[in-house]
Amino acid sequence: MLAKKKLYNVAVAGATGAVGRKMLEILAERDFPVADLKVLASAKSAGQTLTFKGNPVTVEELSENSFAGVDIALFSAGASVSRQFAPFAVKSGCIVIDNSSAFRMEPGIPLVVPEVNPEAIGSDPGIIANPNCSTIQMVVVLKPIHDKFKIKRVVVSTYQSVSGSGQKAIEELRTQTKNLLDGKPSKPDVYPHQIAFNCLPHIDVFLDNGYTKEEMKMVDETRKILGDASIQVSPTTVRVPVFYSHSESVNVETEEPISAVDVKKILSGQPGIRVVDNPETNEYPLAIDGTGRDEVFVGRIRDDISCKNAINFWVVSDNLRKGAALNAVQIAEWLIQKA
Ligand code: NAP
Ligand code: 12T
Repeated sequence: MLAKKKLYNVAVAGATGAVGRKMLEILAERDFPVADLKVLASAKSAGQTLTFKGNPVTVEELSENSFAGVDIALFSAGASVSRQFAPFAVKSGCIVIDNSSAFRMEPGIPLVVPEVNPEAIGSDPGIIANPNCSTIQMVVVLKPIHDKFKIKRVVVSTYQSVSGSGQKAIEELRTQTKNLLDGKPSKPDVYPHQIAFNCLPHIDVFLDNGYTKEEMKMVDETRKILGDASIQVSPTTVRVPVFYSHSESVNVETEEPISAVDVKKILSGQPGIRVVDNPETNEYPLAIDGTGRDEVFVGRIRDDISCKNAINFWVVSDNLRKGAALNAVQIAEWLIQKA
C-alpha cells in the first residue's frame, strides 16, 4: 500500500494527450498533494512545455527508468504503451492507475469506479484499471438500481463524442465540419468515414460475434464492476459529431418490480449523480451541459411501456472527466486517504 506522506510524487504518462492534459488540469483544480510532477509522452514531445498550476513543466520521454521515486503513476498513452511500461512502474514501487484497456479484464486487477466499488482496490494494489468511459457513466447509475431491484438485462445505445478517440479526432471533426460548410472536400483520417454531419455505428474494432470491442468492453466491464456475471448487457456504440461528453440511452430490466418514480427518488440522493428530469420545462441531460462538470447526469427516467419490471433513462457525462481523468484522480484520492 501507499506510504502516508504530506505530498506525493506523481507521474502522468501520455500527458500531452486529450486525457493526459485533463489529468493535469484536474490534479491542479482538486489541489491533489503533489510534490514532484513528471509529465511523460513519446520522444516526439520531449522538451515541450505543459502547464501545471500556472508553472511550466517540461515533457520527458517515457522510458523504463521514468518511475524512480514516483508514488503514483497515471497512464493514458494507449494500451500497448501501458502493457510495455506499467510493469516497470510497478517494479519501481509505484501504484499505477491505468486508463487504457490493457489490464481491465485481468483477474486480480481491480477495475474501479470510486462511487461504485472502491473496496475492489484492496490493500496492496500494483495496477488499478480505470474502466472505459461509456461503462463508467452507465455503472454509476446502474449500481443503486442493481442494489435495490437486481438487474437482469441492460440494452444500451451510446452517442459518443469524438474527444473519446483523442486529440487528433477532435481536430478531424473541427476541420471536416469547417471544410464541408465551406464547400471544400474533406477526407476522413481517424475515422473510416466522414464524422461531420454523420453517425458511425462503429467504435474500436469489430469482433467475430458482430459486436465491436467497445461494445464488448461495456458488457465485460459492467459485470466485473458490479460483481455479477449474470447481468445481460447488449450495447450498440455510436460515434456522433459532438466534441465532448458521451450520451447513452439505457433500458434496464430487473428481477424485482421497479418504477420510474422509485428510481428517480433513489438516484436523487446518490453521490456523483445529478437527476435532470423535468420534461414539462424541456429539461433533460445534454452533452453541452455535462461538459466541464464532474457529475453523471440522468434524466428521461420513465417506465418501459413494453416490458414488466423495466425502465428507460438517458445518461450524460463528460468523457474526459468522469469517463477518464477525473475517475483516475478520484482513485488516487482514495489511495492517499487510505494511506
Ligand atoms: P491522445 O490525445 O491521442 O493522446 C495520446 C497520448 O499518449 C499522448 O500524450 C501521446 O504522446 C502518448 N503516447 C502515444 N504513444 C506513446 C509512446 N510510445 N510513448 C509514450 N507516450 C505515448 O489520446 P487520449 O484520448 O488522451 O487517450 C489516451 C489513452 O487513454 C487511450 O489510448 C485510451 O487507452 C485511454 N482512454 C481511456 C478512456 C477511458 O474510457 N477511460 C477514454 C479515453 C482514452 P505524444 O503527444 O508524444 O504522441
Ligand atoms: N476506442 O479506453 O474511441 O478503451 O472513444 C476509450 C475510448 C477506447 C478505451 C474511443 C476507445 C477507449 C475509445
